[in-house]
Amino acid sequence: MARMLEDTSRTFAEYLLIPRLTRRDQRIDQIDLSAPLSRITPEKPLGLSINIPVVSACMQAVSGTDLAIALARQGGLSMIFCSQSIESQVAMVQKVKAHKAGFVTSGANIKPDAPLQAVLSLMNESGHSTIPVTDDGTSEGMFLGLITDQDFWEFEDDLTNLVSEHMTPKSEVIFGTEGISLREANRLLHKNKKDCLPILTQTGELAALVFKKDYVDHQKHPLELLDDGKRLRVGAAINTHDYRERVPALIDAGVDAVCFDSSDGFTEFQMDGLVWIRDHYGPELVIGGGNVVSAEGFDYLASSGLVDFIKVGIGGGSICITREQKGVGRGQASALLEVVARRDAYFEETGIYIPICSDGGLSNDTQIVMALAMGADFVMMGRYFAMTEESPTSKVSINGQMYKPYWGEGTARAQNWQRYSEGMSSRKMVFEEGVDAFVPLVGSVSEVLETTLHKLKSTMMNLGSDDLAQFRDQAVITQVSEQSIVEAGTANVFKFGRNRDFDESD
Ligand code: MZP
Repeated sequence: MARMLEDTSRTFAEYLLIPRLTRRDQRIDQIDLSAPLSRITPEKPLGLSINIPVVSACMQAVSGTDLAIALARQGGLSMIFCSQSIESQVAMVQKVKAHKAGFVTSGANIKPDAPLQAVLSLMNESGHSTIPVTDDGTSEGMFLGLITDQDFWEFEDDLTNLVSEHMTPKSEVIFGTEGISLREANRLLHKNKKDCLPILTQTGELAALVFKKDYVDHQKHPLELLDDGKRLRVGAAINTHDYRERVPALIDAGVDAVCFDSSDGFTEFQMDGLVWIRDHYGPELVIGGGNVVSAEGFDYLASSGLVDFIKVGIGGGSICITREQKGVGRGQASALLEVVARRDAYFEETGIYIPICSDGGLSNDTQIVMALAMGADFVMMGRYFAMTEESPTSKVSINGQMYKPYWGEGTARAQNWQRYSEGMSSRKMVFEEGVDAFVPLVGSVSEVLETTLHKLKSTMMNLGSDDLAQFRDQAVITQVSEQSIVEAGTANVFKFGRNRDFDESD
């Protein structure tokens, strides 16, 4: 006979936090929101961590290049979706990695014998106003000078004139030589009141550019998630079908972490993938596993000793109909509480701490806070990011309001059969597990995160917590009655307009 769990399957909305002592010395701007991504062992206490506890979902409508850049600048990480060819996923990872804060490979260059018209076209295409002039027009050619939009007037000068007649020649350009530190390069820009500093090799070829605007930008984003080479960090999703080809290509592209994108990670297929990747790439690569919703699922992945973090959640995603279609899944709060309890016991037994990611179904800021209080180290979100300017879809106006398309990986549109068809012989989706929808456009990644993280820190103050580990340890949680949920809203007052939140149901 089937085994019945005693617990009811519960969601985040059914719980509240009880305040603890807020200390006089606490400061909201000193709260640490960093979270580990790699498992922590006595031998390796420091691994990869993120500066805010937020990653974006492995989804076509969510984690593209612009979103990955915007989120890494805020301190989080994107998982570039794998429901695309290996080549295009690799190109996306490369683009994020090329967005190097500091030394940038010049993306638009020109030859001295090109006409001004060509410079103009290049400026329009690339959006750059400073173009290096090299002997062969490449980013590695012999450096001859710079041409900027101040060096000629589009409607006054003859656009058939040559670049060489208008450019600032090398003899008059302030430049640095390869090996110079970023600090020294910024000092040169500052001292000489310049916006752009070319960096040349010892033999005079163009090596990189350093921009004043990047320095300013970096000061504005102190939590930026950077690798040792000062490049933005980015993650990528993988599946259990083509990891033998996909993982090597992603590693070559410089990916910082990979994670299995699977609706159910409690499978021998995922274990085979973990074994193969570890055998070939050793313990350093950060690998996420999942998704699971039980202690049993956690144990299966954790006890292999191969996985870094584990994602929790089946059927809770805003676009997900898995529970309706297959009767599989679990309320996200119940799933998380059981897995976290097992993770903590596993830590007691082995000294190995495995970070947990709560994936999907977070429909407002309160639920993000609750997931972290219940023991998730970080959260993965789709809808939240699909609603931002930087998500990879185009905005559409419907009845005067701006929306963005948002569809699940289990839709016919996404055709992500690899996520759902473990062990199936057919390479197609037989039925859908997701829906194709629209979500309101709410603003930029930085704007929405600013509010969310401020609310999170504010709750952490209520609990007297200085960091997320303390927050988990100090959280006292109560389950609420239906009447308490009603009481939590406004009572007996008329509301005109709506609260600014990303939750439409508020
Ligand atoms: P949400 O943040 O939009 O609520 O949920 C995003 C999560 O839903 C993803 O990270 C993934 O785990 C899951 N997902 C993605 N596609 C589907 C689907 O089509 C899905 N069913 O459930």
